[in-house]
Amino acid sequence: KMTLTIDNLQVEVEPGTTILKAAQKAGIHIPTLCYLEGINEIGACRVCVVEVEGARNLAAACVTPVTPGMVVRTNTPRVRAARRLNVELLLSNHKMECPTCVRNLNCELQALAQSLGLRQVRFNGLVNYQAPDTSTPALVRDPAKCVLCRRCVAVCEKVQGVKAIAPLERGFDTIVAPAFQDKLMDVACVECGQCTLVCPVGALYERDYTSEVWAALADPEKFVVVQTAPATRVSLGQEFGYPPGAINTGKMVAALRRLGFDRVFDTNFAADLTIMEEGSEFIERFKKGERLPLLTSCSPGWIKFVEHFYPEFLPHLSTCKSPQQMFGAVAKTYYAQKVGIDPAKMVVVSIMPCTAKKFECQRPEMRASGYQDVDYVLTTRELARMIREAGIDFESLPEEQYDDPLGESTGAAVLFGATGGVMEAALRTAYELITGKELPRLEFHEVRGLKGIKEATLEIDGTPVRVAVAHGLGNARKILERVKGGEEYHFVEIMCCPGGCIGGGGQPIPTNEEIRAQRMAGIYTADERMSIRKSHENPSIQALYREFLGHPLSEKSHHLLHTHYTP
Ligand code: HC1
Repeated sequence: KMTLTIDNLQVEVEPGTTILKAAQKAGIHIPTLCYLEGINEIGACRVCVVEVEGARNLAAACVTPVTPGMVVRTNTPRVRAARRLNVELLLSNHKMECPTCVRNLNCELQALAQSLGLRQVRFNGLVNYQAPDTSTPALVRDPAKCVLCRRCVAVCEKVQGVKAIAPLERGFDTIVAPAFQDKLMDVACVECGQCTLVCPVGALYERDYTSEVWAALADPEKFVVVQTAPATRVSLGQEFGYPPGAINTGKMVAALRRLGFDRVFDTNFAADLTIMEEGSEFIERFKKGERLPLLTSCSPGWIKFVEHFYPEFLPHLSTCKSPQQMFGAVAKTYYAQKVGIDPAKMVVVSIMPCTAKKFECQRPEMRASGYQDVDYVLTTRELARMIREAGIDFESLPEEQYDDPLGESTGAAVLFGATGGVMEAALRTAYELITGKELPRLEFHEVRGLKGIKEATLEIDGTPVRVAVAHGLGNARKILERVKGGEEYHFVEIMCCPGGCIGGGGQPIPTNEEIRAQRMAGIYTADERMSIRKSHENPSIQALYREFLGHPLSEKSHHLLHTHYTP
């Protein structure tokens, strides 16, 4: 331990601690911009500068380690002037269109300028007016708003192991972009949108489809149905002042009805359906010892990752489409027939915590109904924008129920929203299908929680089943390398984003480790509150098989609900 003084307070910390951390420990706030704990600690923006007694230059608190007896001042005229100047310079070449920017009122640069008391920008720097990159269906990159903090670069490389973007050029010409300034569409970007969560400004954001959805809602010829992903119910409330993890399912349903959707359905219904298909696929492959480990296939950023980086594992992916896509295929066939609606007039909209789902729904594999199965994907953030635009007071909404039958779901389905959830849901069903016995306990704690990689061996009917769960593509890479090195697993769940969908790239900002944990707790509570908690016990799923599909892995199921990804 060592002692230093910050703003006349004695602080005791471990050697190696940065000034920023020491100040945080003492309850002293030092503003930051480029800093992202544990991921981007590079001292680039110099917003966190402080005065260290005896030193000639100001020090960046986020990268300067403390020394014994150090005397630090965080709030002197010199410090405040330097911070103001640094932010003023950032603003001088920033495309300032705050009132119309997607991040208005949720922008770290804007908040900094306010908290530092900036009232003018004296300099008129050159703005990089290169047109935004809108090449992908999921993401937009606008260099004119980039502050070169490199947080996106760090998350893409260190958390996701993808490295789609990097700082290019030097000095004033520096730009964050794919190599050779290619378009995002032309590089190995998986469209996960983790960059949009860490971007402090409006330089990276989701491609917005709200106007297309407004148009569909206003068209009397269209029958517009909506599905809501498992993780959205524990995150949407954050946009309206609820604590992260608050369960707002009923209010979300009510809001969607008021927006004008003809039917409000649940992706969770399709998650139960996925378990029926994927559970059966697992049992079949496990018995035959074929293409093991079975890798889950519901996370589209993960699928794209396998396609780009590990094509040799494509045969291991479950042939099941994701719940989002199963839902679209079932809505435009089974449901359309059941209620006598022309599927050509049906528009399927998804509310997803994910940006990669925007890409997934446009894949050529996803047209089994004879139409594009899912027409538009909106992130949780876009839904919040629509609710605000419509003038709906979210807080005063009543709790409403989903429509039948594609709105009925189980506790197993909601688990999909958190890392380990697909595995737990699948095990609940696989166990009972294999043994014919009731599960002694419903919760599989071994696959819960935010640890990057979780492994367990479970006994099913005396046979050991070795499973693994990873979230974040950096961890996915580690698992695949373990498999290549000879590690034997039977069933592996991978979710692209840290925490699973609760930490998806389309979720409310901020999304951080603490918030992911709160949303995860919300998911487990939502499971506990359901009266039915195993997918195979969902009566509407049973009816779907009885009336339409026949049985899991039937020919019809294969046609509508399964696919193959080829390199
Ligand atoms: Fe997900 Fe899924 S859980 S992928 O994380 O399998 O996005 O929430 O909707 O499709 O069900 C996302 C969430 C979501 C699918 C399901």
